[in-house]
Amino acid sequence: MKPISFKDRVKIYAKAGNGGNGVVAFHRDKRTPRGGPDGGDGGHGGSIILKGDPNTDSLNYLHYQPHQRAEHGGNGAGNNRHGRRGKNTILSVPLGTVIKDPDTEEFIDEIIEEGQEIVIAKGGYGGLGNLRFKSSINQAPDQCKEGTPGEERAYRLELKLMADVGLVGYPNAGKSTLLTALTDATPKVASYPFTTINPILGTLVFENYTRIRIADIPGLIDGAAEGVGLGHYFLRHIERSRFLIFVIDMAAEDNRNPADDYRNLRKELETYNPELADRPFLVLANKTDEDVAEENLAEFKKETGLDPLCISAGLGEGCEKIKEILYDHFFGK
Ligand SMILES: Nc1nc2c(ncn2[C@@H]2O[C@H](COP(=O)(O)OP(=O)(O)OP(=O)(O)O)[C@@H](O)[C@H]2O)c(=O)[nH]1
Ligand SMILES: [Mg+2]
Repeated sequence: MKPISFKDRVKIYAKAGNGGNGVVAFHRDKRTPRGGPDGGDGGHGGSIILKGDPNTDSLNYLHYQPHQRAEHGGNGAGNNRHGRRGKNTILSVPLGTVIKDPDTEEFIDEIIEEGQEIVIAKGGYGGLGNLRFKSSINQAPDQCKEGTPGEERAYRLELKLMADVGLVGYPNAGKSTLLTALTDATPKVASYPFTTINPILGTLVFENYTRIRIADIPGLIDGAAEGVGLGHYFLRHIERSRFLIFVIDMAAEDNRNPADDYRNLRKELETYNPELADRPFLVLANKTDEDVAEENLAEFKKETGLDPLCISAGLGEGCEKIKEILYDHFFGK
């Protein structure tokens, strides 16, 4: 699987507007035939600016329009008229957009707050008109300056979802089903692995209208931490979540072993970023409505020493308890 369908990682080319030129002009009218220099300055070129927008959740449009330009500044004119300032191009991006060098992948900056602005290509300066060169020893200057070119640069933009909770699990474990049960999101649910190919955010609203965001992250596979499959893309999203929910398929469909699943998931996370080992988490035993689940659960408890919360995401059983745990964790009692 190649990360082609991924729009949360795009390369863009930003070209800011050039500054307008200053001009040489001299004032003339009936009464003042030699009125002196009056060439105006060129306007500054428009810049390209990324702006944090909580209502945007993908970089899709930039994937389809990677070449972004801003307006050039207008040229100056006689009668000391300044050139028009080029309009900035403002690109709304989701909170959690990371700006990187496209070649070295080096971190440059990131958008984390609503309304935060980062200039990624600065517009050129407008050139000075000849009026600016007037001095006591040069009353009629014929100099002016050209505007400077706008900055031009390529960037890699990457989206790390800013979720409070990340759902972690193997394909088919029931993560999307759980997200549907807990939040307003409606991800696709199907009985084949890798149904979810893009991370999806849902908002869980509590009775008192406080809310947290939960990310349904595509199923992990072994070797994800080494970049197998789309491993790195998914782990990047998990890294941002403050709380992790491990969704384990207790029905052990697809010949899974739930205890191995849990251990391997943890191993992948820790290999990717050791800090993830310390992150608060909750383990869910899903699909406990299935008959085989009981036996698997007993084996799971014995092998891992854990006492997971038993749920059936499909039937919505156990969801109230999950909400309680999350509420206590994020807002205390
Ligand atoms: N019996 C039972 N089936 C469930 C339960 N939860 C999910 N399923 C089924 O398991 C299959 C996979 O569910 P998804 O929610 O798509 O799983 P996922 O973890 O999002 O899978 P990927 O997106 O492929 O990684 C679907 O056929 C669901 O109907 C459950 O509690 N009980
Ligand atoms: Mg899914």
